[in-house]
Amino acid sequence: MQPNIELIQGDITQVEADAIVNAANTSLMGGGGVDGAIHRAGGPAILDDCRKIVARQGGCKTGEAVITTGGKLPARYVIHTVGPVYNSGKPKELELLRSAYLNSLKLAAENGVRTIAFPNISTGIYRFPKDKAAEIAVSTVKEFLIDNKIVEKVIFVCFDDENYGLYKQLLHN
Ligand code: AR6
Repeated sequence: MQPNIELIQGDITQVEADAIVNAANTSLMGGGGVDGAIHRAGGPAILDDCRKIVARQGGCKTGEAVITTGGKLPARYVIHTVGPVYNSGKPKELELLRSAYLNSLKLAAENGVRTIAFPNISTGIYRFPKDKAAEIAVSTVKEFLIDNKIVEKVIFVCFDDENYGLYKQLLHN
């Protein structure tokens, strides 16, 4: 395991980090999965911030990221990113998943975030194969941590057993 990468299995809304990442959609208006869980646990302040962002820039494009308050969550911020919907594994889909991780990390660093927790973006409702998604997530984070001086720790939060097993293998090698 890399010293600055942690792996846990559980509910990301309970994680104590400076920021947690939400697997949102382009509307930023909430949804199911981890997005629903974050808005429920964090309360209406998160949606209020999302509405302001929508008024300013009209949502969030796939592969990009925006930041809001964490509301009632233990985390100070929520970074909302939009992963790609998986269709056929075109290079563009893989690149967009990498961008979702990378742009979340860049936005975290810009906001002085030292610890950040990620869910397994796109691997639920958006049907990205979990093994491919885990490889992209781990390689993107490792690469980012080499050069960056602000973000000190990245926590991968896996909800299901399959993802947890995949990350365990990848991170222990
Ligand atoms: N904590 C951590 N991980 C979770 C939690 C939780 N509380 N709940 C689910 N997961 P998904 P996507 C895992 O579907 O595929 C929403 O409707 C889950 O097991 O939440 O990027 C958005 O609004 C899975 O591994 O996100 C979008 O419309 C992972 O989170 C769409 O879903 C991602 O699953 C985004 O789809």
